Amino acid sequence: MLTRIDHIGIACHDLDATVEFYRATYGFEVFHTEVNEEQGVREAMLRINGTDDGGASYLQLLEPVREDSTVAKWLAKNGEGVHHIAFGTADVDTEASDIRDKGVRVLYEEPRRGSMGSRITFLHPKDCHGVLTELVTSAAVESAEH
Ligand code: MC0
Repeated sequence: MLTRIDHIGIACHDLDATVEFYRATYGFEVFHTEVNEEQGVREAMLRINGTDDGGASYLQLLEPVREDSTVAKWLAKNGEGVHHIAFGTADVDTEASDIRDKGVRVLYEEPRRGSMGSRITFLHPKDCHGVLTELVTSAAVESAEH
């Protein structure tokens, strides 16, 4: 079951300037930052309401760290903006497998490491009406389940 919108990924050229825009305009503060080398991004997670029990959702601001990264490629073609949406689930493996059985291309054979220790996979945007879609099981949910 997909239980919530975990985050919305937003591609930007300058992470620090974009973080400052969200702080000054909406009052959103940075909850977490990291570099994900495998994905080729530097990111800032801005937490939006919710609670500590996993109910929060996030804006994920993404700046490419490599010219050959997927986000750099996307920015060059589209400019800044919404890059993907991510649905939260307690079981990314089962969810990905069920969706694959429906004929949607799941991009990874096995889930990979995402933000804040989560496990993630992606669905091809061409199979999702133009929306790059991520499935994510957060680290908190992972440790509660196992
Ligand atoms: C590409 N396309 C998109 C898109 N990216 N459509 C909607 N939203 C996007 N974000 C479209 C292109 O416009 C193109 O359509 C077609 O898909 C093929 O794209 P491409 O530019 O030729 O690029 P490919 O085929 O090399 O790669 C596309 C693909 C790739 C979706 C497979 O971007 C990918 O593997 N993405 C998943 C990983 C990712 O995005 N990581 C960054 C976030 P036309 O009509 O022109 O053919 S990392 C992250 O988010 C982590 C840290 C986390 O959440 O924890």
